[in-house]
Amino acid sequence: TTPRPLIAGNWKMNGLAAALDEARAVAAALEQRPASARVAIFPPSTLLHRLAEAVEGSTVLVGGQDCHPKASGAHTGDISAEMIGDAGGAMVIVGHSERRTDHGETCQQVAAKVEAALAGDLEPVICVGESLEQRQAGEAVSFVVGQLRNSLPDSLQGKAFNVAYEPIWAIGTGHVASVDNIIEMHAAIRAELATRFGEQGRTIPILYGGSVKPENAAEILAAPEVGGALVGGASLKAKDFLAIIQAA
Ligand code: G2H
Repeated sequence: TTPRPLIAGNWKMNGLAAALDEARAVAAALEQRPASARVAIFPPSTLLHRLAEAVEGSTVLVGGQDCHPKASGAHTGDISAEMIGDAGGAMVIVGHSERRTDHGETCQQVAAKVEAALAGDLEPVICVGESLEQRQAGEAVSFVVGQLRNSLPDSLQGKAFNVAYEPIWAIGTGHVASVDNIIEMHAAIRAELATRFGEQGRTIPILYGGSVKPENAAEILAAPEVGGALVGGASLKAKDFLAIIQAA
């Protein structure tokens, strides 16, 4: 069976307590009008527990934006998959390009975080994506397939997980990848997942991320092999996020 698409809202380092009202509004609207997609919100860790409480009993899933490869220990400033679960989270984003760039995360570290997510019973959303230089050099597909190979541990076999393709040049820039770019890359990702994970690899949701907005969501979500969206800026306002959810 094909999993339902996933619409994931990544708040990044945005959101004070008042933002909980936006999440409550999303949960209430989905109560009135259930979505065909699964919906998840990834708040900053300071809001994880309160957000989980705010949407408790609704269909909205909650997740962390990152987790440490270890379950606990002397790692000042980090949080573990177990802690995300303890706070009410069910999912975690790993390998976002902002983590790879700002914190120098390698594919090997991302793979270790995925292992930790699985050990903590979290469903991972594993991000890949090329830079503008790589795209201009004609290396986008080979780079992203390589990232996938190295960021996805074998232990994902049989586990629920998602891949998110986010071209770095389309993140927060207002530049959306063309539908042709998206179709080409998602087909390459699908082929790699099928080679690697067999039958399961044919149904793993592949999300697109990068300046997804209410205006472009329907076209992107209708493209072949697009199994959802990872939404940054447009997930912060309930009205915009709901419009994207309803486009799925
Ligand atoms: C890409 C995306 C969500 P935005 O990072 O992760 O952000 O939608 O703001 O481009």
